[in-house]
Amino acid sequence: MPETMTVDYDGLIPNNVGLNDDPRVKKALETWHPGYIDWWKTMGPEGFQESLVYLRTAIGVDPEGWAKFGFVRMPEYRWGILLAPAIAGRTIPFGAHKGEPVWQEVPGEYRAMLRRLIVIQGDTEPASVEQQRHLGATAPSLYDLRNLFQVNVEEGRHLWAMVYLLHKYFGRDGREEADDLLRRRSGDRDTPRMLGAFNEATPDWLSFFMFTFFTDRDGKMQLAALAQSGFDPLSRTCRFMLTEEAHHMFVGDSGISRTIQRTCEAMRAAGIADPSDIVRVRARGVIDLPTIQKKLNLHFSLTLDLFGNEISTNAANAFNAGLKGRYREDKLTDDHQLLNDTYPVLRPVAGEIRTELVPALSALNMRLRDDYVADCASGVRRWNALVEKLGISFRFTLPHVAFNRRIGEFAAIHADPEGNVLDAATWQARRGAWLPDAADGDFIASLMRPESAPGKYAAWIAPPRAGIDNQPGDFEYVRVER
Ligand code: BYC
Ligand code: FE
Ligand code: FE
Repeated sequence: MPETMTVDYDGLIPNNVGLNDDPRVKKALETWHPGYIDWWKTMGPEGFQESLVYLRTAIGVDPEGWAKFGFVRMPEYRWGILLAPAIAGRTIPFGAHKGEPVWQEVPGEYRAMLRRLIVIQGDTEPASVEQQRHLGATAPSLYDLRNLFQVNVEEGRHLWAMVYLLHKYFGRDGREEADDLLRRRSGDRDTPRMLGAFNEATPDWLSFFMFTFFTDRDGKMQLAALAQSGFDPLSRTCRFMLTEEAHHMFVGDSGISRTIQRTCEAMRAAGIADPSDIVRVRARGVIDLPTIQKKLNLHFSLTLDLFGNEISTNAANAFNAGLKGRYREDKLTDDHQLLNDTYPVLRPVAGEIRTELVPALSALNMRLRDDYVADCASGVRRWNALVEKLGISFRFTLPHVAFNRRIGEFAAIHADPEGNVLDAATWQARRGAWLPDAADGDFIASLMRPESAPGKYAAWIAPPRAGIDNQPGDFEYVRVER
């Protein structure tokens, strides 16, 4: 097998980048390693550090059979540095350098821009682990508990992926950035994580599923854009990260589906036809559909902020430089330079929301966000098909992109989920109808009691259709140390 397909598991840091032949980087990573383990033990999953967890570990990077399953204590997980195979003769796919051979070293003129992109990407990975660290205490099943931990260790690996690039290609300031990635803390007043949504709480399992559906999907879009990069090491690392991201979104999508399923089944069993009869639905011990919609509204709008400003010179510069492309850039059939193109952008003008054509280069964040919204919509369609199949009359919708925004064109205005502009007083009076309030949070929290018997599920969520790695229904995915 070619050297890049198999992973060397002999040393402290599993890798397919030939770390043994690169003593400087090997040393730097081995020096960073104890701080990482320390971070994992103090900021990673609370209460389960000694438990044996049925986890998958990457043992190769070829599409078939890269995963190996087995019981591992999380601090002993083999976080590796894995790059997708190089593509021979690859050229820069877009921007001013389109058609030139891809870079194997950092182009000096773009060093700062590239480092910033890598640091921002790297910062989100440990942030999500921190946000989710208390969830183990209330897991609805051992199956879900295991999936949480799988997502967590892979986000840890994604941090390793960015830290490798910083150590290998950015010398001393790369080392400092790598140290800072372990220093910032989600939600901390003095040293918060870099992007808004990564400082929010993930208080309950419905939030976790919404986060992995909506926010990990931003991860997918951003990684897909960075996978197009002319800086080949970044492209290759993001390509492999994307294969892991698929599971994170599966956890979110299926978790939300199972929650909806259980609610609809309970409504049918109790003869409740009206989804807005919240009191009766909640009395069945399931989460009413309007509250699920509110959670959706919250996580969707928080995640839209992660796309930055609709109109952004940062994004234009990164594209021009060949560092960050569009979603599926290599499948698009325009000139990949966009110098004369325009793109429609939504913005508030004189109290209403209008579409304006702006130079396409400056609208790349908006474009990626549009692709993201379309991707989210397919999940919502599946949930609605499920609700219909279960005989309940209710439709989930994605709120308007102007709803509840803090970044970009809509940060200055208030809008309802249909995109009607509201004055501040109306927004304040009505926001509780659209976003979860304290009472909703308390109700959901009241359902969050752990279920730790193999094959058993909390009453608010349906069991999954199949086990992980084809394991039977009563498989003990996590052996909790008592
Ligand atoms: N919060 O020109 P603009 C994932 C700042 S998720 C705070 O619009 P740009 C994952 C911005 O930094 C994917 N600040 O920005 C998911 C800039 O500041 P400076 C993460 C914000 O650069 C789940 C200023 O506003 N990866 O992997 O075009 C679990 C002007 O903004 C925010 C990436 O994001 C915000 N939301 O766009 C685990 C990819 N938005 O520089 C993991 C890398 C903007 O003027 N990042 N600002 O001081 C990027 O591509 C871009 O930095 C962004 C922002 C898309 C984030
Ligand atoms: Fe990630
Ligand atoms: Fe993820």
